[in-house]
Amino acid sequence: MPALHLQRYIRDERLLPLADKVLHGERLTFEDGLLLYESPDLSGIGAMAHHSRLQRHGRKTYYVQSRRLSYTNICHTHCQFCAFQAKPGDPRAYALSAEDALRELSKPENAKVQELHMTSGHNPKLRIEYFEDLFRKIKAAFPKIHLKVFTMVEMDYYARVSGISVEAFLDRCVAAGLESCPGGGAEIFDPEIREKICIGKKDADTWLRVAELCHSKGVPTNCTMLYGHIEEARHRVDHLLKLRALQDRTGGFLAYIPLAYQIEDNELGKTYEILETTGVQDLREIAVARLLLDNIPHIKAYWVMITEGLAQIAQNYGANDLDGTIIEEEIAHQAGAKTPQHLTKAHLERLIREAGFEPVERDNLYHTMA
Ligand code: V47
Repeated sequence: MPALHLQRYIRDERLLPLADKVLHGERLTFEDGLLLYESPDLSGIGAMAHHSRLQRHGRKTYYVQSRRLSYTNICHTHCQFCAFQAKPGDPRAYALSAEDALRELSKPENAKVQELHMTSGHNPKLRIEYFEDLFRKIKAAFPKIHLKVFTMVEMDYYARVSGISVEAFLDRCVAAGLESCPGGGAEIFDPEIREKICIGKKDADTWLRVAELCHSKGVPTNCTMLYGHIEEARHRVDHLLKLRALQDRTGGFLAYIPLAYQIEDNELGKTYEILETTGVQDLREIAVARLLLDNIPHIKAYWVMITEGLAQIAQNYGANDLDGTIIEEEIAHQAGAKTPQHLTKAHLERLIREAGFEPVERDNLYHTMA
């Protein structure tokens, strides 16, 4: 879309000054963010986001051959939105040994996996020695697999349980093979909402402080926001601007992923009347992220939570990454996600190509695969 024509796509006149800012590379404000959530002109907002996306990435859309593996579902925190957690004694409760993980990774469907993405519960029995052993054994057996492990709150928790500082915990994990961290656990930073959806979980400052520590050590991380539950637009804008402010200081976030709340089999969905997110909400989250997070290079459309069809369309609303083949997603599926638990590389490429974009296979650090 030629830049000069951007305004033609906008029907809500209140958005015109924002389009001007986008065209001139000027930063959007908190109030601009509120307007992006309030305006009914989704296609106008999408046009602005698409303009930014084209400027940064052209028609390239990235994906990775990835594998999810949760080392434990035992969790002592109490996140009301989570259907994955199990309390000790629950027949579903498990903790993988390093040998279990190796056995799983040896299966033929994992032969092309580039990225191992591990997030799990807060299990008080697991200490630093468990993670060092796990990471060393995985890297010894599968040296090409990139280890992307721990949300910021998991890292804080396991450092405390191990009786060492987060910095010492991180240093030892990196020495054992940890290479980057996923973006989960951020939920919504606003303390009042946090108190209602994840009572007792570490606060925003902890999440941001641990992310800053990772970045200062050269460990890149992703970032997320859980939307579509009891939060309001002002909470979402506040959350996104906190991520943007940290990125200004560190530059360590690789990608942002909006996580659409999945409503089944969790307390939050039973306590409040919450409806599934809609296509308009999901596309708006992608577009708002592209526009407000002007310093985070990659915006992912997480097909697992928003469906493959919408992820395809999201490429026209600011998304430049479709995440990956995934293999065995659990967290969203236990909360009712109806999408497949994995996609083939061929299918992902088709989703990208059919929408008019160029599929680019990447590794975890966005190096292009030959
Ligand atoms: O930390 C839990 C969230 C996260 C639900 O970094 C839920 O590349 C929706 O972090 N509905 C795990 N969300 C997923 C995650 C992620 C996903 C994709 C890519 C990346 C990345 C990271 O999912 C959890 C929590 O924030 N979550 N329960 C639910 N019912």
